[in-house]
Amino acid sequence: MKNITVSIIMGSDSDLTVMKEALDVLNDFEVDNEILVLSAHRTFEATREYAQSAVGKGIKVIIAGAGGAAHLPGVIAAMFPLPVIGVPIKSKSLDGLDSLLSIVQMPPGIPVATVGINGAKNAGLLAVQILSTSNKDLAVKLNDFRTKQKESVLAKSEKLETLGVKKYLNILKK
Ligand code: RP5
Repeated sequence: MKNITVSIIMGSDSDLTVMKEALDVLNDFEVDNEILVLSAHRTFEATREYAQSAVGKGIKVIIAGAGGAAHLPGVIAAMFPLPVIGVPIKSKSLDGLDSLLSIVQMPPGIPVATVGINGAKNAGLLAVQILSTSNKDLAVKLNDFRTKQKESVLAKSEKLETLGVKKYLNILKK
């Protein structure tokens, strides 16, 4: 059986473009994962079965993305006792505010760690950070990631100072 440490689930395949950003992070950090479509409303039996069997499969964190009446992360959190990270997907009608509010306002006792609208990259990183509390290799990789990120930002600042705003913006446009 395949090892799965973090699972990524989403309410619809229309969420995939956003949720792939979480997948990319997990793959970059070499965290065993699986990704699938499960809906709290359209496939509620399969969602219940998945949440209730996740601990038995070795899953430590579930990242759940949903849009609109975004009940998937909360429903999963009700049945899975380990961390659930919710990703509100930007919806067509209300720009994702509906998704954000549906996910973030959990009743006390059943938490969902909610990232920003379409914040799947941060969801992936948060999952890695949770695992890094008991995994030194991941802690080292996270430290490297942050060092590279810092260097990249500082290099941009230096370039801006050297080129000036006008030239810098022209390069950005290309
Ligand atoms: C939610 O409804 C999904 O998470 C998705 O964001 C939204 C729309 O789904 P589709 O109509 O695109 O399948 O359950």
